[in-house]
Amino acid sequence: MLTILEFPDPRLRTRAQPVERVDDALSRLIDDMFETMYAAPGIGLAATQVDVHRRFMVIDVSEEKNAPLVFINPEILEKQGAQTYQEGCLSVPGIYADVDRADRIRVRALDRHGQPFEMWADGLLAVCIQHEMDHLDGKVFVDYLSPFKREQVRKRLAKAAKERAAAGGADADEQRRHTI
Ligand code: QAP
Ligand code: CO
Repeated sequence: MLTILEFPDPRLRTRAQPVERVDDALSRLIDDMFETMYAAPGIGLAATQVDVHRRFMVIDVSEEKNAPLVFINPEILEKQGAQTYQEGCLSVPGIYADVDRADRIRVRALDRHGQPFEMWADGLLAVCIQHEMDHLDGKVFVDYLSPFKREQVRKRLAKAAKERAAAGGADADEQRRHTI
């Protein structure tokens, strides 16, 4: 299992570099990222979040967790419409907030074998792709909130971290959900 960086860790601000070679090392990292994401459980994880500053991410928005998607060097070719979705993030645990994004996007990327592909995505998948691509540019969803709300998020996470430390590193019995 990989360690996930938590906001406001400055490493989450790193702009990731393009992947140059889709090799075995990258393949292993992708497998580990899926394992980490499914265990969380989450629907998307960008390399930036596990302190790897290369442009790739893993996503699975299916109910059955049987539709893994890999995007290497992703690009958005076209955006259409707008939608608002209540987003969360494995790097901002327990915090949820509405974010406005494009409703439908056309994406080009390499798959896990290094083969180029293009696809249209809409709904939750479109939100997730845009959210994860933001991570590759050093951006976190709380950046779309007002500075006041972002500060609230920072304080709440600091408090949760302190409580975890006081519990002697034992897993917190329950993660509280907080909508900002
Ligand atoms: C990004 O987020 C996303 O707070 C992926 O305590 C989220 O997988 C895209 C998670 C929503 C579109 C819509 C968050 C797990 C997982 C938490 C995630 C938590 C445990 C977030
Ligand atoms: Co995220």
